[in-house]
Amino acid sequence: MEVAPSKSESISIPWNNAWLKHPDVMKWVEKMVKHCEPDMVHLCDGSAAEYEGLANYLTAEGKIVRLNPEKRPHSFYCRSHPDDVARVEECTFICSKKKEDAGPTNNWKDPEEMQNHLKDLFKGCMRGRTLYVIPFSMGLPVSAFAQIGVQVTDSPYVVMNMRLMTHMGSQALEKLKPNSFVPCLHSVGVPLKEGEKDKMWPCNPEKRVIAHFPEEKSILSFGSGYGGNALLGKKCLALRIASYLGKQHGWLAEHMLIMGLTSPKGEKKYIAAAFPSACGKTNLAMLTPNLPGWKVECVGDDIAWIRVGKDGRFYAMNPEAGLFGVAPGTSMKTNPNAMASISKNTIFTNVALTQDKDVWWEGMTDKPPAHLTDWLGKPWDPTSKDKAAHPNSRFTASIRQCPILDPAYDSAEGVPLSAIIFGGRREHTIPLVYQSFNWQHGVFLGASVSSETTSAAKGVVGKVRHDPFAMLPFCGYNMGDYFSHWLEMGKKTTPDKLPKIFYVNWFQKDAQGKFLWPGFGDNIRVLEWIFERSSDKGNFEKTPIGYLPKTLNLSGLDLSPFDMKALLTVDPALWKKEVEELEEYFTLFKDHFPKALKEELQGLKKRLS
Ligand code: GTP
Ligand code: SPV
Ligand code: MN
Repeated sequence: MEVAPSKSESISIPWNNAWLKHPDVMKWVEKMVKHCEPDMVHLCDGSAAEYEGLANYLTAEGKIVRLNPEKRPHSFYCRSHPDDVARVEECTFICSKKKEDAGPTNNWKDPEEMQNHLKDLFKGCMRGRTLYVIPFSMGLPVSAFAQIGVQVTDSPYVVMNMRLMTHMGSQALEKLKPNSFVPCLHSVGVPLKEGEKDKMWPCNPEKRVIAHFPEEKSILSFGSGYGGNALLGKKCLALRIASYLGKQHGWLAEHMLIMGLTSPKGEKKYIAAAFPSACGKTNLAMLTPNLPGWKVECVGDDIAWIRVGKDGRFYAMNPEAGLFGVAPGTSMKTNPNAMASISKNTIFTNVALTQDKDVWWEGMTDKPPAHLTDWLGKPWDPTSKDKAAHPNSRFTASIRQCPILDPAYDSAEGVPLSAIIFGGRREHTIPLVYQSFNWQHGVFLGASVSSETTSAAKGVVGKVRHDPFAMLPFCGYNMGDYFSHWLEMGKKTTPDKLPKIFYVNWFQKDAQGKFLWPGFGDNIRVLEWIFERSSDKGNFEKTPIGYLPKTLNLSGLDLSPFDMKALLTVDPALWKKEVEELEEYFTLFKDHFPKALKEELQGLKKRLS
């Protein structure tokens, strides 16, 4: 069969003045165009008109649906391919020169080998499509800490999402310094033959690869159009590449929310919290307190970049511009601020569609509306046990729409942290909250996070796995070295200036499988204790695992003393098992496991015996 000549031979890229200032970017884009062979090239400026144009194009193609403007103004609905619904960890690679530098928890491939493999995959992969060039900034472009990326993609849906999730467009290009951009190449991996009709959601699950080259600061992603696989500024750049940069230059890139917390007395503190995917970051970041007088403000809901400031305190900033949140479970009861954030100008992916073209998902209301179309596009039978929305269905919206956005979101330096919280989803063993004895012990708590798996990644749901610092899928280098880096960060300032470290678990269950703790707005009761303890105030008792509260403020809460006791129990038998488990896990890191954490493990063992 004769292969038609590529149209890319005759493509002239419509460079304008903004781009002409960046010959290094132009050279790279030209190379990508030549190799991927698209039919057309579009240079994104990030404007509202451009977004509108893409939305109209995708709507006309039937690939997205414009929602009812009276119910959900300027919002869109999209269904993905059923085999492209979440992050794919088994296809995600860290390609460092040495395998050891990727560490035992990452998939590794030799960079050259991976480049060769990807070269073949990407050859001609954009035939029949438009190649979009997206300049974007992670971090406010005005911030000295911002990282500028340029993503090349053949997915207009990805372009729309990137506009909401990153500081995208001319503002990023203007800030770009020579030879400093992070090249991010993405393709859904489905070239079209002449005249071939496109699929609703093109993707190539058999050939999916999400490859990171931390040493040369670049990202290549093939075959998926969903979330963290395709919006390359998020997990790929702002966590995997950024964590590697942080290790090199003395800062941290973390899977953390950042919140401002103001007490009834008017004192304000900032807190960051790391929980694994779909374990409650967005919800905590926007919490509506069930205790009078407390105020929560949101700086970020997924990623924090943390540096030591001039005053010796730890400053956190949110590199993202949007929310890519889990839809199921989000309701006016659990998270009214998220509901307000997605009331307009939002993209919904894999939720259910109502008859009057609005959206619905499990947990949004007690009773589902009649005649839903499910995430697979079929009429939904409410008596079936199938879910109407996919468990990892998500909303994409600008963080500016969050009614409790903290004014310091716009601070180029970030906010000073008083506390750092780790947490996971555990049915038993881990109490509701406890505090570390000090920084080193706190790093040990971070290293010991384990959690039940969720639908945020492809694979089994509900299996307990180790997820140190909630970074297992996101650390761009050897996790053992990452532990050492955290210990080193603690030595960059005086102990009094370090954030205090805590561990929480909202997810303990009773024998009937019901959550013991009400969670959501009642988590403020735990935050109140953390707030006080971060100034060395408040009640506490010393236990083998750390400081636990003697009591929490439970006013207005109907919780049996029996359940409360269970929530704050340290069961020595269960904890001995936990420690055995941990000891076994930590052997994975061999020589990279820091001595200080070995000491912590031995200390814990001793205190428990
Ligand atoms: P990613 O975006 O994947 O990183 O997730 P996340 O950590 O932001 O999790 P999110 O806040 O979206 O919550 C995930 C799921 O956990 C949702 O279905 C929530 O309703 C549920 N959830 C959040 N907080 C609580 C809580 O305090 N208690 C209980 N029982 N469920 C919660
Ligand atoms: C997560 O899985 O932690 C997410 C969603 O925040 S994704 O962007 O798909 O990684
Ligand atoms: Mn996340």
